[in-house]
Amino acid sequence: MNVLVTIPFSHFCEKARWALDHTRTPYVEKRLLPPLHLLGTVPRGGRSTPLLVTDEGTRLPDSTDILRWLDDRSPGALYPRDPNARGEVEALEDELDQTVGPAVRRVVYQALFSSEGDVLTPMFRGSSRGIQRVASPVIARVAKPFIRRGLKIDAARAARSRAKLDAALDTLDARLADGRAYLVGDAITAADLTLASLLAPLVQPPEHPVLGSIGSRAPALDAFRDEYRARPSGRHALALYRNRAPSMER
Ligand SMILES: N[C@@H](CCC(=O)N[C@@H](CS)C(=O)NCC(=O)O)C(=O)O
Repeated sequence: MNVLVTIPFSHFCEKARWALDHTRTPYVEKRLLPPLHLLGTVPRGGRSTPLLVTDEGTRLPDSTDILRWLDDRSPGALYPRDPNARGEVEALEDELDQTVGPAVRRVVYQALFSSEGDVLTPMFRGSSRGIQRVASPVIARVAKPFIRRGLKIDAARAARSRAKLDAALDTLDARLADGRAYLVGDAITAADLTLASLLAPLVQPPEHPVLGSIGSRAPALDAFRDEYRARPSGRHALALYRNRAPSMER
C-alpha cells in the first residue's frame, strides 16, 4: 500500500493528498504533528512532508515528485499530454511552490502566533488522532518555537511575504480574468490543484479534508480569509474545492 507521511494541516501535503485522490490512488496517511513528523520522514530518508513511499518501495520526498509519479501511472491526469501545455503547467506549479507556498505559510503562522491565547492547540487537536490528539497541547508547546525558528516567522518577514504573495496572485488573477474555468486548457491540472491547495489555509474551503473542520479561531485569519476569497485566484481555489475528488485514504 502507498504510504503518505504528512503534517496533517500542511498545504504542500494537501497538494499530494488531493493528487492521490484525483488519480484514484489508494493510500494510507501517516499524520504526524510537527516536530513528530521527523519520526516519519527521517527513517525514510527524507525530512519535510509530504513524503510518499509507493507500493513498490520508491521514496518520493517532494510534492512535485509525487504528482509526476502519479501522472506517469495515469498519463494526462495531472499534466496535459501536449508538450507546450505541459510546460506551462509545470512552470506554474514551480512558481506556486516557490512563491505562494512559503509566503502563505509565513503569513498564516504570523497571524496565528500574534493572536491572543493558544490558537495552535485547537489546530493540532483538530487535525490529529489517537495519542497525538490527547497530547496536542504539549506537542503544540514544543512545536511553536521549532516552527518560529525553522521558518523565520516574524512581523517584518511576514509583511514581505504578503507583498510577494499579492504580486504572484495579481499575475494569476490576470490570467483568470477572461473567465476561464482552469489555469491551462479545459480540465483541472497540477497547476489548479497546486494553487487551490496552497491557498487553502488563507481561503479556508469548507470541503478541505483537514482544515474544513477546524475553522480559523484567529481574528487576523478571518480578515485574510475574506480578503483572499474575494480575489479571482481565491474564488478559483474555492470553486475547485467544491469539486474536489473524494478521499482514497484506506
Ligand atoms: N518543496 C517541498 C516543500 C514541503 C514543505 O515545505 N513541507 C513542510 C510543511 S508545509 C515541512 O514538512 N516542514 C517541516 C520540515 O521541513 O521539517 C514539497 O513540495 O514537498
